[in-house]
Amino acid sequence: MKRSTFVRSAASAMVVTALPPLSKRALASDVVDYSLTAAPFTFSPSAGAAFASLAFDGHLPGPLLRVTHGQRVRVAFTNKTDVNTSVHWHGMILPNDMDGVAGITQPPVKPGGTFLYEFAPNPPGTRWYHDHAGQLGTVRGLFGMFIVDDPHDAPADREFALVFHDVPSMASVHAAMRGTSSAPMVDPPGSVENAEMAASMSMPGMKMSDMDMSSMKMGDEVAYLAHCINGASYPATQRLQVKVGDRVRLRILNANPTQTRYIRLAGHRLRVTHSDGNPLERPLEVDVLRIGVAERYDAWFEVTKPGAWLLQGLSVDPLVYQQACVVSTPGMESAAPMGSPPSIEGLDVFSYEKAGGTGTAVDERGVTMRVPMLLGGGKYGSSMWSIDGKQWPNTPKIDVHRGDRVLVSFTNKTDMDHPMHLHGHTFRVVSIDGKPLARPLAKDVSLVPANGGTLSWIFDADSPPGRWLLHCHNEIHMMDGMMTEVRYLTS
Ligand SMILES: [Cu+2]
Repeated sequence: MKRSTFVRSAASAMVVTALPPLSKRALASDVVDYSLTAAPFTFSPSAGAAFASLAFDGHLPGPLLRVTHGQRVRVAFTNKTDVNTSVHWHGMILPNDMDGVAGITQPPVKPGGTFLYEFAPNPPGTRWYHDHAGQLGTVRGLFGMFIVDDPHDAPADREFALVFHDVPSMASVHAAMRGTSSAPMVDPPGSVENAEMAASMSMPGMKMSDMDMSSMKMGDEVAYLAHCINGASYPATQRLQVKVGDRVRLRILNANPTQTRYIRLAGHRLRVTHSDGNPLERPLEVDVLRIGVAERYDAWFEVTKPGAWLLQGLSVDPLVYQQACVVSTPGMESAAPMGSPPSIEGLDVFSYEKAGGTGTAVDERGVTMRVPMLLGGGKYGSSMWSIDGKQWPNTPKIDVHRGDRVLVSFTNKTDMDHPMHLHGHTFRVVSIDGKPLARPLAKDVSLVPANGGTLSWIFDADSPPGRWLLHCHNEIHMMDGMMTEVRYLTS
């Protein structure tokens, strides 16, 4: 397949359909070329709303990048913003100098600068890419989905890539980071808070009092001004057109920098098949998908009758109800879509325990290193987030030799869940809150539960040597210290 085909399909829309079989596609040795340019962008997710943002190639989220497993990718990156940037390939196992962490694996790409990334995207699955230069590029809009097609996957009749993302108030982001930023700033000209629009929205079946706030854990450390799917807020979101009989695959990314989402498709159960792009040993059917910051899930449903249904992020907050899109069959375009009440009470909600099943003990065969990690900080009025009481760069590091098998055990002493992410490796979640998983989940980011919660991973030190970051993917917590690294020792 020629480069132009990929570039065109990437730029046109985030909605994707099943690709032709591998035999009809490029040879595995082919290189797919992309160019990505980061630049200032006025983001307008709905009529009358405009936010000063950054974007890749004038799209927020950035263009969908897609290759077949086995192909190489070459991405010519140009920075036309006024801050340092870089591009991290989240979930990829790749040479360390292609990992895209400014100041660690490469120099920052300065305003006006360029960088050429080239690697073989691996492993297959739903991955993503985002800024990693520590100057809030991701928060301001520099992110997109990257699909590495697995030729062994079951074919879908229809497939949709869905990026759930949000517009934070940058003033609130800077206020939340007051420990490290020099001064709070106001939102730049061009940012418009559009509360009236939200207040005027009414969703079918929604009762504000229904929401179980305690179970939703909607963090309020950052204020959000708009909530979107693939660059638009409901009702401006793109409709997902399906037909009766379709088996539909959704690839869902939570690109919110701080908040977990609960996602439901009215009238349907979702069959979750992949966590962070990696196949589950056994698919899990749920009513509601819980998806933490930076996580991805592949979820399927079958269309059994004509209709129109809302796929939505559940919340009592009317603004969050903008994060919805209509799924409908032909002829139902003007029908009022069926919605879901905001409560998750009594519903079957995705969890790591349900996905993995509960076992009797963690299989620790071959473990050569045990690393306990205490996640702390975040006390009221403080913006210090820590590992073992220390903030990056003073946090304890994990020094490994190639061939080590490392058991990392987190204990979370704070009152927020932390989405802990490891670069350049796929780990296996082997236990959560003291319960061993019968079928460990292959992931690259996992939510460590709040208030004394525990979670353990095992990863094998068999990636290319180098420095691989391990950090909370809540952008505020990462920048305020909750970060360390895995270092490969050469002797
Ligand atoms: Cu965190």
